This record gives sequence, structure tokens and C-alpha cells, in this order.
Amino acid sequence: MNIKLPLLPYDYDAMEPFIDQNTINIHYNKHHKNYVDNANKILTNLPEFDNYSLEDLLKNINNIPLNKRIELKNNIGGHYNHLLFWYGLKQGTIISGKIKDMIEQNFGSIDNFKENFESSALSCFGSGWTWLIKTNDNKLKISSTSNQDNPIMGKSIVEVYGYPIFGIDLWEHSYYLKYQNRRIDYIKSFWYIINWDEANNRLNN
Ligand code: MN3
Repeated sequence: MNIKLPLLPYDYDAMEPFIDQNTINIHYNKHHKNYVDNANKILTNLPEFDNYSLEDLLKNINNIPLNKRIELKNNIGGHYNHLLFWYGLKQGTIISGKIKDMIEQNFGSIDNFKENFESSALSCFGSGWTWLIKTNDNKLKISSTSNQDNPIMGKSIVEVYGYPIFGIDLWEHSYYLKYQNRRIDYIKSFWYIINWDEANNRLNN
């Protein structure tokens, strides 16, 4: 299996002023690319997993030999999480349709959902992600994960197992140039750049 860094679906400045172009440029070309390069180096030595898809690998991370497992988890997790992140961003979409209905059903209101999401993201200690997750019983839940873990990795790794609808990258590399220590301002800016159309697509997936 050879992982490729896909083209960014927009220009580096497409999320201005919420995420600055310098941050997106470095985040994509250095950080994301690094996960891809590292994952490919490890996968070269795991030919028995050649026919696995990316999601299969993440779901079966516990089948990876112990001496390569953590490093692979961090790097393919990093790749997968960043794919979700980049495609999850777009300016100007409107929350509507099934995602709106399900958020209201599960959290009472959009405002209450946002408050819960912000609070989870703010209390995520160190580097990690906060996700909106569709669980197997078709509910929406918010949960944060450490490092490059992802809700599809399974119950032995994450608290809430399920399919990620969207997530916010809380590693300092995703916001520090513009926001420094003001993580809350970065989190609040996320509401202006969520791609709600993509969220609906993933919900129906
Ligand atoms: Mn990142």
C-alpha cells in the first residue's frame, strides 16, 4: 500500500482570516506530508497488509506487529485525520438537512452542540483532536482523542468508537502562528469554516 498526499482542495488562503495561509501552507506541506512519508516507510516493511485500505488498517491497528504499531498508528492516523480536516473545511456553507436535524435531536440545539464541542476541544490536554462522531447505534457524540488517534480505531484505543463526521485539529501547529495560546479563539473560528455539505455527505455514508 502506498499512501499519497492528495492535492489540497483549495488555495492556502481559502480559510482567511480564520486560518492564515502561512499556517495552512506549513500544516499541509510539512506536517501532513511528513505523516504520509513516514507511513509509507513503515508500510514498505509490512507487505502482508498491502491489500488493506486506509480505513481497514486503522480499524485493525491492533493486528499490526507490536514493534511497528504505535509508529504506524501515529502516522496513518495523522494522514487520515488531516484528510478529514482539509475536506471538512469550506467557507460559506450552511448547516442544513440531516446534519442539522441530527444535531438538534442529539444535543437539543445547535448552540448547545457548539458549547459542548468547544468545551471538549478546550479541555483536550496537549495534542489531539475533537470529533463529531456517528456511533453504530446512529447517534451523534462529541469526543476528543489524543495524538493522532481517530474514532474508527476502535474501543481499545478511543473512548467513543464510531465514524467521524468532522474534527478539529488541536495540535499547536494548526493554530499557533495566528492564535498563539488562544486556543479558544481558534476553536470559535472553526464554526465559520466547517464544510456542512461534506458533513452531510459523511453522515449519509
Ligand atoms: Mn495537524
